[in-house]
Order: sequence, then structure tokens, then C-alpha cells
Amino acid sequence: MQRTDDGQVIRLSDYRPPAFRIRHVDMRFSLNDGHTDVETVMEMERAPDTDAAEPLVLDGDALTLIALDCNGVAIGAERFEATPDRLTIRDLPPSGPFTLRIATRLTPETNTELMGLYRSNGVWCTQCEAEGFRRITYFLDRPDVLATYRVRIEADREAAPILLSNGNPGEHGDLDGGRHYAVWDDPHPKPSYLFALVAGRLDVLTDTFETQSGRDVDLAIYTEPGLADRAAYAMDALKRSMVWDERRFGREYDLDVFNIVAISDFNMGAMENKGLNVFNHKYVLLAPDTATDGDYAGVETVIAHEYFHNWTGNRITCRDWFQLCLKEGLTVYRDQEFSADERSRTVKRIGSVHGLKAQQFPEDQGPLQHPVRPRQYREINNFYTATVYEKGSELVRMLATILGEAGFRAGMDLYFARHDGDAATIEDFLTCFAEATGTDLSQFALWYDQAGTPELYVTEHFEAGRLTLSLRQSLARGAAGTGIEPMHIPVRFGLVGPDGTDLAAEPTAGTAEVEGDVIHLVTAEAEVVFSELAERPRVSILRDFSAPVTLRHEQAYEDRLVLARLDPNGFGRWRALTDLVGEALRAASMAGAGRPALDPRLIEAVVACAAEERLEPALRALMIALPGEAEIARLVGSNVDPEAIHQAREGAIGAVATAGAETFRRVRDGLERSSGNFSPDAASAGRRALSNALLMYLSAADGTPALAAEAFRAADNMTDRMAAATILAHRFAETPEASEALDRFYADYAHDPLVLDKWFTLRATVPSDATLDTVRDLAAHPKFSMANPNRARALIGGFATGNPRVFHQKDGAGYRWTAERLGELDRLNPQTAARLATAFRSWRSFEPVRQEQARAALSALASRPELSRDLRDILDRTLS
Ligand code: 0A1
Ligand code: ZN
Repeated sequence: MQRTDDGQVIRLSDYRPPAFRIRHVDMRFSLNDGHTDVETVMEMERAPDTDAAEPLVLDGDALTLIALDCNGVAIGAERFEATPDRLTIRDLPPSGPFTLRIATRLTPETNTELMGLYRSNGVWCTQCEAEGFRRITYFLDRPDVLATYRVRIEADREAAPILLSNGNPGEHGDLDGGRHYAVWDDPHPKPSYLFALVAGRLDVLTDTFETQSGRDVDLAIYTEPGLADRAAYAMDALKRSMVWDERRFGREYDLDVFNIVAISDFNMGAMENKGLNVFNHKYVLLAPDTATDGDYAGVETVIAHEYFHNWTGNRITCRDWFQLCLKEGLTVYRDQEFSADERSRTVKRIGSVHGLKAQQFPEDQGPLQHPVRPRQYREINNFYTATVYEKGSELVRMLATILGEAGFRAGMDLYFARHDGDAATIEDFLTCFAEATGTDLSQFALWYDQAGTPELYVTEHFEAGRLTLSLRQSLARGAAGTGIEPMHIPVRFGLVGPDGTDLAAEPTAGTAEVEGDVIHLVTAEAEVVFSELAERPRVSILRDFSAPVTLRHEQAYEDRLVLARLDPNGFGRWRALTDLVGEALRAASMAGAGRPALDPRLIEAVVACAAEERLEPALRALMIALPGEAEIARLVGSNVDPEAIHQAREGAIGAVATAGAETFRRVRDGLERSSGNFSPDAASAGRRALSNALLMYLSAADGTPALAAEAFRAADNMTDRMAAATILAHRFAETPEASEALDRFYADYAHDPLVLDKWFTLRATVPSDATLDTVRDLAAHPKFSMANPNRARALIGGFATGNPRVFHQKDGAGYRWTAERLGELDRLNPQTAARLATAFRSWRSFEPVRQEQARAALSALASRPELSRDLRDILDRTLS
């Protein structure tokens, strides 16, 4: 049974330190088919300066208490009160240490929420962040209670030959009746959300790593039987992450073992439990035949992210859940930097900015808006958001831009030295940078508390060799109702000369401070002046997206076309070109059907990029990709008509395809000649990305499925197979070639859950009228299961976020189908249902008929009496 909503709001301003401490936890798990017995012994004491009469109130969630004693003596019924979600104990010793023993009995087999202890394909596993530990035992389940743990697991040897928990392995051995046990010791004090246990029949891939100080660490990745060889790339990524964190941040690993387990039923991407990371198997298992280049990059990122949490999250954790961005924003920044160093910095940055604009900007500009550090929540699970993660990372990046590389590193070093072992706050974090560099960061701190995307207006004036840049910032108050004070916006820029190189011009006057290539905008308005310029330069502004703002640059169309061709900053080029294309598509969508979407010069610029040898292929692929329909909808902003957007974008694809056909064919042929055996490295992936982007245009120009059908047949890796199948399914939906490919795909991969997810999504995203019937059928397909989050996301999420044309169909049928499925899913897995419900977050930006349809579908769902707290919270905020 999921928790229903009690309307309770948790506020940052109500934070109080815990009244009791837990120093050490000794747990014994007895795993059996059908039930699990847990005994937890806690070494506790009252916190100093607390009232000696204060009762101990422990958190629980759906728990059954079996036994309770203090210092070895049973606690009488008059001294405690146990409900499924709370255990209150009175008259505990007024001072000094005491030991509390609690026994609970769980049924992981019926745990469909996948929080606490559950079973996935027979494997026992746990997920405790944020508040899952309280589903295992009564506890002070809050991140500022840190304890060392010893865990003893006992199970049937056949059912669970592998027994894992946090920390280092201890004693293990056989028991009577075919059972065995293992003990794990975690010497590093940790909050309960980092607890983990895994037990089952698992295969393993092992390796070793020698740290910079010469310690050996045993590495292991556990998978379901027969799949361990698919963990090889993940293992490689893990070792590269370990080396990188030593070199870049001086951070060394701190246990004798590092274990990763790949699980098929998992609510999120992965979890950084101390010494025992638990992963959604999607972010571990790869083979050329089953995984795309995007999957390889995703595994590398997530492996790195979870590993980096060992220092930013585990050694230094969060005082409370309002500080979630302390670990998440910082760790995303670290994983993005890792990928930038391992792959192409420009391509990585474009990908991150693209993701930020697609996910975080709509969140920040809609009803689910919240500051990077929220001030209140009803359900913390709903705050694992793009704002906390991605915008949180942008704030750390701005800090690095403002303080420079050496200053940023000095601040990080101080943070690690001062707060190791702490449950810290954003204030603690910023103080380290302020002290290490002698910088006042009080204005910068506003970024954590003020929600919304600031607008940055830039105008230029050139006269007699003098260029004046005028900058202005403004922030509108949105749904979160937070402050709108001017913030510190670092604006990276370049003045591009006629030959495509940056001028070395120093500012000669102005009201904003300029350091190197960064303008520090700290007031509502400011100016920067450059003098004695031989000719008017093109201004390349907000390079590398140096701040998460919406740029409103009044710049001549001609200048922008020039920058799209020769800005020496790769990010600047990409932005110049894709902004021009985006604006043209926005205008075409708003003008309605029948208008040409793109200026021929713009088309020419796009085509030219495809053939530009000095650009890496991955960057060329990004330059020639038109903005997606959701992105265009965001640019349109209000009164959105998804059908008009679809038509405008299709028109533009046709125009680029026709104009570029010859060039595209030539470039693609050249690429094919240089490709050989499959390798997942970034350069090879970039060539495949370009080749497949070109295949899409060539198919559009040709108007027949022949090219894609041939590519599908010839594909020797999943990236090419998926690209060809997508072209067939999306662009040639009614042809025999398309059905053949989809049938073949299913026949070849029906046994492979991760590939089958792709098939479900592919079918759900076909932008044709028949797709609503298809998704109805797919929801009844024998291979569909609501209980598996990846499968539910593949179908429902694929449809609601990957098929704008049909999800937003004018008669509201797409909305109704989605809302009904969310109601079903909520009964099993509230967290996943709530997350998928955010697909509705921009409903008010659509034209009135669709708005009304969306409102009706959401209201019908919201009127159900038995909704979870998770889904209720999202629906209430979305409708408010
Ligand atoms: N801390 C993990 C993400 C995560 C959060 C919540 C979860 O269950 C509710 C699971 C994982 C990370 O940042 O990777
Ligand atoms: Zn994380």
C-alpha cells in the first residue's frame, strides 16, 4: 500500500538538530522466501543540551515491530507506542550511552514501490535514498545522523550465494540447513540513506585498482547470471573515474573493495551507497549489438557520477534534504568535467546545455518551479529534479568561472579538508570558497534561493572605433514566489574579427568589472566599452553558456550568420546557428502552415557545416540537427500548436534535405569508408552520429524507405540499427519496410529487456494518427509490465515526452490515455508515476483547446481518492 497524502509540508526554516545520536549500528538480516527478519542494535545517546525527558521518536514506513529492548531489557508497553510509520519511546536514560534493539519483519516480495528492501528478479536489494531505510527498521532516518555499521546477512546458499553490504568484507561461513552468512563492516560514519544490502544469484566481473598512495582496491561488478561480460566498459569507466578524481581533485578511494550491482527493477539511474553502488542495469550492461553510443556515454557518466559521490555526498553529506544540491549539483559538475576531459569538451558542453534547456528551463518557468535549494517540500522524492541536479551543476560551474581554476581548486580543497565526515550545508560550501579566495559570495548565494531563469539583455553600439556593450538582467517572479534581486552573472565573451579570430581588446571604460574574457554583471544594468577598434567586431556572448540565463541579444542577422560560420569558440558557433534555426522555426510555427520555414542562407549554412572537415564529426552532427518539436514549443512559449510545429519542422527538414542531398551523400560516403570494426570511443561515435544524421536527410530527400531499409539490414551495431529503424518507423510508418524492420527488431531482441525497452519507445514515438491505438495495444502486450520502471518509462514516458504530436492530440485522447496509465502505475510505484506525471508540466503553454483537455485529464486523475503523496504533490502543483 502506498502512503496517501496527509498534506504535511516540511520546511527548511523548521530544521532542528537531532535530539539523539546513533554512534554505531549492528544489523542482522535473515533472508527467507516470503519474509525477512531484521534485528537492529543501535548504540545511542542523547545529544548534549537536550531535555532529558524528551522521548525518542523514530521514523518508520509500513513497519511491523516484533521486539524492542533497551540495554538488554524489554521495554514495557506503557513506555512506547509503535505505528507503521513511527516508534515513540519514553523514559530513556537521561544521559550516557544506551543500546536499543529493534526487531522488524519485512516482506520484500510484495514491495512494488522499490524503496527499502525489495526483490528484483529474485535478487534481494535495497534503495534507501531518500527515506527508504525507515521501511527496513525504525530509525532516525535523516542525513545528519551518521553512524558506523556492521551488517550480518544470512540466507540460503542456493538462493543467494552472493551476500553484500557496505564497507569491507568480514567473516563469512556456512550454517546448518543449507544456509550461510557474511559480515560487512563499514568504518566510515554514514547516514542511513547510504545503507545497502544485496543478496542473490549473481555473476561477477572483477578487477583491481591501485590508488595514488599505493593501496590495492578490489573492484567487482555483479550482474544477473550470464551478463557479466557486458560490464567490461563500465569497469573501464570506473577505473578511469578513479584515476581522474585523484588527478583532478586529489581524491583517493577509501575502502578495500568497491562493488557495483546491476539490478533490473530500479526507480532511478543508480545509487551511491557507500562501497556498494546499486545501478539500474541500463547504466551497466553494454554490448555493441545491444547498446547505442548514447548508452555507452550514459554508462560512463553514471558510473563516474556514483563513484564521485564517494567524496561529494558520502564523506561529506547533506545536513538535510533541502541541501540536496550540495551533493548532486557538485557531483553532476564533476561528472560533466570528467566526460569533457575524456571526450570532447565542446561536444559535452553542447549536450549539457541542450539538456538543461530541454529539462530545466521548462521546469524553472512552469508550475513545478523551485529554487536550486528548495525551502519546502511535501515529498522529497519529487525534488530529484533537473533544477537540483543540472542547474545545481551550473551554479558550481559559475563558481569555477568566477574564481578561476586555481581559486576553485583552493575552495574545493578547503571544503574537503574542513568538512570531511560532516553533514554540511550550502553555506558551509560557499564559505570555503569565500575564505580560500578572499571573495565575498553573498550575492552569488542568491542563485541557490531565487528560482527562475534570469533574462540577460545585451545591446551593442559601435561608433568611431568604440564598441559599447550594454547588459541588463531581469528575473520574473514565478510559481515558487522567491526573490528577484540582481545576481552575479558571469558573462564569457569574445570579440570576433573579420578573419575569424578573437581580438585581444581590453575594455577601456564601463561600469562592469571585466576579468580576462569574463564580464561580471552584478547590477541590474551595466556597460562595457572597448575603444580604438579598427573595425566593428562580431560579439560572441555567453560563450560556453557561462550562466544559466535566457539570452536576449539584439544582434544583426548578418552578424549571427557570420558567427555561425566562424566563431572560433565551437560552442559559440553551435549556439549562433541553432538559435537562428530555432527562431526561424518558431516564426514558421506561429505563422501557420504553408510558409517556408528557413531562409536559403540559413539552409546553406547548415549544409556547409556537414562538410566542414575541420569540425569534428560529432560537432557537425549537432550543428545540422534541427531543434526538436518540444524545443520549438518552448521557444514559442504560449498558445502552442504542436501540429503546426510538426509541420514547420518537417518542412524545414525537407528543405535542408533537398538543398544538401549531394553534399550529404558525398560526406556520408567518405565517413563510411573510414569506419571499420565497432569501437565505442568518442571519435567513432561521432562519425556514426554524423552518418546517421545524414541518413535521415538523405531518406527525406529520397522520399522512400529504401536507404534506411538497406542501412537497417547492413547495421552491425545498435547505434546504426536504431537510427535506421527510427527513420523507418517515424518517417515511413505505413510502409512494408517499416513493419518488417520493427518485426525483425522484436524477433531478434524480445529476450533482451534493455533492447525491448527501445522497441516499446520506438513504437510509442511514431508521430502518426495510428499511434494511440498502438500504445493501447502495447500496454496489453505480454512483454509490458507496469511493475518494471524501465518498461513503464519506455512506453508511457516515451509516448508522453517523445511524441508531442500525438500526446498533445487535440481531442485530448493522448492526455487521457497517459493519465489513466499513471493512475494504474501509482498503485504500484508512486515515485515513478509522479516522475512521469511531470510530462504535463507545461500544459498551460498550449492553445486553449488543448489546455482544457489537459486540465480535464489531470483533474480526473487528481479526483481519485487513493493517490500517493508523490503523485498528489505533482498534480496539485501542476494544476495550481
Ligand atoms: N543519489 C542518486 C539518485 C537517486 C535518488 C533517489 C533514489 O531513490 C529514490 C535513487 C537514486 C544519484 O544522484 O545518482
Ligand atoms: Zn547523484
